[in-house]
Amino acid sequence: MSEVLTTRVAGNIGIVEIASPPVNALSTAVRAAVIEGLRVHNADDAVAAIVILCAGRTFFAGADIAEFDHLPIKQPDFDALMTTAESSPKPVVAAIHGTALGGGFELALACNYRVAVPSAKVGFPEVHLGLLPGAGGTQRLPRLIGTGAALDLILSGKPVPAAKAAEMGVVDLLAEEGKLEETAIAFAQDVAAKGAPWPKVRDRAVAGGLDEIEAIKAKHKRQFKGFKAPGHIVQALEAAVTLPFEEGLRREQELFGELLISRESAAQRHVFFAQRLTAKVPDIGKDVPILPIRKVGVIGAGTMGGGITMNFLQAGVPVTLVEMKQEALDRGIATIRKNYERTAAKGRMTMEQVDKLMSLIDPVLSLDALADVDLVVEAVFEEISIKKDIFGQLDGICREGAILASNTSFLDLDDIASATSRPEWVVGMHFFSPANVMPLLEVVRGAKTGKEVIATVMKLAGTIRKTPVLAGVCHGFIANRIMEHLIVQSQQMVLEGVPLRTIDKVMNDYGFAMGPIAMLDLIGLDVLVHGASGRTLMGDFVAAGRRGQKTGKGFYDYDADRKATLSDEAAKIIGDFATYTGIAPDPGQSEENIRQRLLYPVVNEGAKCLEEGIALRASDIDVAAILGYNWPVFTGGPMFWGDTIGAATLLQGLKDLEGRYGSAFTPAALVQKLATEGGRFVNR
Ligand code: 3H9
Repeated sequence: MSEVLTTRVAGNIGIVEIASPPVNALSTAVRAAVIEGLRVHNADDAVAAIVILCAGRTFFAGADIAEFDHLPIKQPDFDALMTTAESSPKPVVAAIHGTALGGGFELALACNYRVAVPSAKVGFPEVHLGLLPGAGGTQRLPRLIGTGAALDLILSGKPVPAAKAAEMGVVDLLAEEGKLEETAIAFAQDVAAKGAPWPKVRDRAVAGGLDEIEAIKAKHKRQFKGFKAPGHIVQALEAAVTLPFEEGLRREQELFGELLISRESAAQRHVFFAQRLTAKVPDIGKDVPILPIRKVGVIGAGTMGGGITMNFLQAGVPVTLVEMKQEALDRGIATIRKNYERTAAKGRMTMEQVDKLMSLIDPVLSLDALADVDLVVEAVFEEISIKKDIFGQLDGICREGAILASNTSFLDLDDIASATSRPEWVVGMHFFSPANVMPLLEVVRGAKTGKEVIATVMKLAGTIRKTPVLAGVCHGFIANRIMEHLIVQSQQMVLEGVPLRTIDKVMNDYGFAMGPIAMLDLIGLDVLVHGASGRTLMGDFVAAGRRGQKTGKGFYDYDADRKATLSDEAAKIIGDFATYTGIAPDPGQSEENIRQRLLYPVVNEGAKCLEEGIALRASDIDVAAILGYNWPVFTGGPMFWGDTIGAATLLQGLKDLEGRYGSAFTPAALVQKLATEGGRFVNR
């Protein structure tokens, strides 16, 4: 018997139990084990029905995604597994706890019955991996719940709680929590006693036609741009409607095969693993203690401080919120409340919950109130002298062992830490705006930051539902540092006379939801010029009262619906500044030139971050760009994309750009090395 399989018999019920931690992914060994378990019980005359269940935290969480990097899929494949379960002469009951996802859910659908505990969830997350359910899911699910509902569930990728699944007719019986096995056994005894025939999903007719597909497609239309899987999913559902079951299965397998070898899926699978890797810091083992964070202090109740505060409130952590002036404090608190009330108005929160969250804030006007907090997050102006002054004061106020974090986005953390007598307790927690929404947290490790501080903050990121990416100290850390090139180059091109719309379009076509110019307007030009010295283009915009979307005008003009139109005034500001700087006009650049100019230096800077040890690994840079700047997921992030185009192409492109535009494009040594060796940034 295999290492992952246990077969046992309870009364007249054969149990197939799989234990393949952490998530019982359906690897080749696991698929073989399930088939073997079914064979054993089918061969045993004392067994009347079979229950499949999993040990550990979850039912099968789907295919083993790592195996998709090594094609072809080995035998026994998914088809063999599903066919074995579905054609079992004895009835088979899937007993579900945790999450039955992807191939795991498909296996459950190939069984005759499904029993689940209320805490369980079932679903098809394949779309997030650039895939579709390729083991019969697109053909069986519509036979159970109808075409429209099935397409909706598969396109959303969201798991459905067991109770809802029971309502939909996917789950036959809800078991009491903690009593899954005994309930499934009793259920299996019942169905065995009733005798054949036992229902098979494949024998049911598909409810709902092609018209339902159109309606659901429209609902998810934003999901289709740039992604390949949604369109294929629709085709698979169409096949369920128009073809007999077996032919539908074959069509599904064909479509799955196309996705499996697609660049988009490779990129999305890379991102899946990359996101789970960021929290792993090579020199910080499990032995490093995680400190309890029961109470937090946030300094600054502005946009950033308010957003940061909300993260902790939602995690149930009380926050002492410090401002210098009563008016600013009141304004900050009111904004937080308004945000929550807006959520409540949408029905996603009750007013009681709003009040409860607000009651976790202790608004104060003095840093002295931070004497007993476990963590302070400073979120004041990006001004080194102010930050150093605050950290100097915190040093005298905060208890020993409190973590002192700065939300600085560009400044030298080591310089800030030097204002204290305890630099080992100082760390960067760099949130992205809006801080309550954006899922990235850059954790900045200073030269002296202690290991337990890093371990604690990396863990804390999970508590406040952020993905942490560790960064070393440098100007802009990872995300801002690499993405600054995109902003600088777009400004440069604007001054050369390249139409704003062209620049934005090139990045939209690449996959960004928003082009760089529109993004600057959204962030606010005043925020961006803060601290800049000398005359700048954005400074001129701000001086003319054009601060971006919030003032109805920036690079573009905006109407009440935030629709952007071109502005003569903006064109004049740009023209005047171009004259002032003496930039040579070059308005007719090709889209390819624009694309390379905007994106190659980002990858190049990422390479420098790796060389300098600012980022731990290339995949961390990808996660930072995707989660911090909405870099399109289906490209895998800048470094994965750099691998897609290849280091040699990148190197040549950078050299050409360097020749035309100067040192901003000088290739990093790592790019040269990879181009020579034929290597990749991302190695998994
Ligand atoms: C599929 O099924 C295709 C079929 O339709 C068709 C085939 C023909 N494979 O997320 P966690 C690892 S596609 C390999 O931190 P949680 C993960 O990398 C699949 N590895 O835990 C991590 O490793 P490490 C459809 C996997 O408790 C560890 O397990 N299914 C897989 O926060 C723990 O993961 C999915 O897309 C996998 N399938 O969340 C489900 N899953 O410890 C993907 C996890 O080394 N998985 N790992 O970092 C999930 O959504 C979550 O892992 C789950 C648990 C909700 C299950």
